[in-house]
Amino acid sequence: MSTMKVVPCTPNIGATVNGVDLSNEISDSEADFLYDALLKHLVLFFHDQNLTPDQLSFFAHKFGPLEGSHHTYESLKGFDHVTVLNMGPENPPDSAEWHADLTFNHDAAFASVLQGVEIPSVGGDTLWANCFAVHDALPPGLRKDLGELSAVHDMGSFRSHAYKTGGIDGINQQMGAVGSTVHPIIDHHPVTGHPFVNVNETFTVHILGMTQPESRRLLNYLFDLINRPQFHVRLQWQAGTIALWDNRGSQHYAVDDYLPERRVMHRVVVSSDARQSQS
Ligand SMILES: O=C(O)CCC(=O)C(=O)O
Repeated sequence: MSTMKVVPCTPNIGATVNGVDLSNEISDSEADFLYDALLKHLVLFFHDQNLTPDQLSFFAHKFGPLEGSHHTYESLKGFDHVTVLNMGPENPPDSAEWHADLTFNHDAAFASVLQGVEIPSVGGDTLWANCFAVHDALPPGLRKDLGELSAVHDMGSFRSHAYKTGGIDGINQQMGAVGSTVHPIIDHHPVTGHPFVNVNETFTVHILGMTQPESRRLLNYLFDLINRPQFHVRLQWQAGTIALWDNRGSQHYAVDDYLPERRVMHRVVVSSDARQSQS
């Protein structure tokens, strides 16, 4: 019998899972239990884990196939699907903006697993937002209008990295390679069917059928709503802390307040939901 205990962090989002050592292989029924908790709380935290890259990948793989290497960030040597986020004075943090991972893909990523490897003495927290709750907080008339609208997602602010390394050609090449897609602004979770607001500051660039100024105003209104603290949970990392989140209806924001200290994280993205394909 599992010893796992799920303790909510806020009424809206986030829970800590106690009583599990992820360095031991979790059983299928334990993975099912965590999956259900994930759908309910959107992000789960596990403390004092310190997993090797193999163990981290193995844990992530319990939820579905793993995404390959990232278009911009380096992979860990020998582990294509383990992305290293190594931020410090020479490579300043770049994720202090609300986003869900890889929404420029038609089938945006299912889940992400992030482990703290080197954590600043203070700062470098991550926040997650519940975009189902954001949807429910919309004025009913606006919610209805948004239900008719879709928006373009592309590589967004990753253009800066592409420009830094390859100038205009770098941007054009990466834009072509990464591509763009269109998502409804009011999207639905593929398993629960719950509606959520699916625009984010990093990757959503334009609302179709609007002029650019109209689109910007409406996007800014939605970004502002997503930024409200009542929809958030905030994690203070320790080395060995792991966060597992569902990208379908949550967004996250990595606070960039720790320079000149260094922050190193290992990230594995689960590209699709093994249990969804079974259902
Ligand atoms: O480093 C973090 O806390 C979050 C990183 C991030 O934004 C991501 O994995 O997409």
